[in-house]
Amino acid sequence: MTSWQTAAKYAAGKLLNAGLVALLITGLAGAALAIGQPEPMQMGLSKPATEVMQKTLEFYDLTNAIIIAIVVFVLGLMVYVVVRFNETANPVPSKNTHHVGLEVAWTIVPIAILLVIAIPSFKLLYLQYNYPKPDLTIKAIGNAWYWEHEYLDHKGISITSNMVTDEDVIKAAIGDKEFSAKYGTLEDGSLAKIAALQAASKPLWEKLKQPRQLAVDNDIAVPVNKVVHLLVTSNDVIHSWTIPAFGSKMQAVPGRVHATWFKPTVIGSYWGQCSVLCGKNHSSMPIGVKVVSEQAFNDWVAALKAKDGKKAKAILQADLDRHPSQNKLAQVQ
Ligand SMILES: [Cu+2]
Repeated sequence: MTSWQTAAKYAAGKLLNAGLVALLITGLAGAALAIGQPEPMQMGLSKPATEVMQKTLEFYDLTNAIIIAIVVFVLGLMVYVVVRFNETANPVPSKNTHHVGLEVAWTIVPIAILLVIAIPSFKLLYLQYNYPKPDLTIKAIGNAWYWEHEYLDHKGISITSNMVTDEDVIKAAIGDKEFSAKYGTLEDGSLAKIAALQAASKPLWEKLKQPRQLAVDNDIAVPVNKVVHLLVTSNDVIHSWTIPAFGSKMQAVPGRVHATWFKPTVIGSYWGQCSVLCGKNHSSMPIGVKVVSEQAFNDWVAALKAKDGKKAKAILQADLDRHPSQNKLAQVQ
């Protein structure tokens, strides 16, 4: 490490201390968070499950600390000027117009601050775009309004993920017949129907332990601690494939293939949403990823190749049950 890097690290450390409040706020909020999904009243970003997200969070904390330090300094300066140099306190103003030392300082200090931000920023960008050799490649295709995922290393495996709706959950609990008897008279898409379904499904969602508006009928699965390359494209309009806990977000543009990568280090369920406003049902195309052990992943692939979707889902669930790591922080360096 060169001396300027050491100096930048030292300066960053000092500024981090200055931004203790910011860290406290994000730290406290982070402590209560489950991994893989947002929480009510959440503050701060998702808990990290990859090195990229871990580094993103560190960078977020650093820039927040710098922002808070600058705001406090400027506010203090303004209060001081108002109190010390108002007409009563200072009836004869100074005629000074130049101060070489001060001018040098207010040029050098902002440059130093920018450097302290720029160095970790470029390092993070390099990490995000320095695609390591893939263990698995998945092609994600955005559609209005659902996602398809093709496993390029496993011919014939393609997962179509649709959002699980309140209606789906209620129908699964009481059956189609009773559903239409209960809600058939309400007009489709009307506020009355939406509210009735939401109220009726609330306890069911809690029982399912699935996040409403994020759960999908078919999750994709990836093995833990393996590098996954994700090729992203679209069949119609521009979408965006995102899993916040992975620090992955990539635009899905028709006619083009973009790529992102992630190496999740914690077994668990992860959810994300289409992150580019893409039309009427933009909010209804979430993404569900199960990070499982390599053995479970291989069994899952084998079950899908044998066209046994039910068994495939059971394999994922059994592996997740064996690893109740939902609340563990990512152990990444
Ligand atoms: Cu979309």
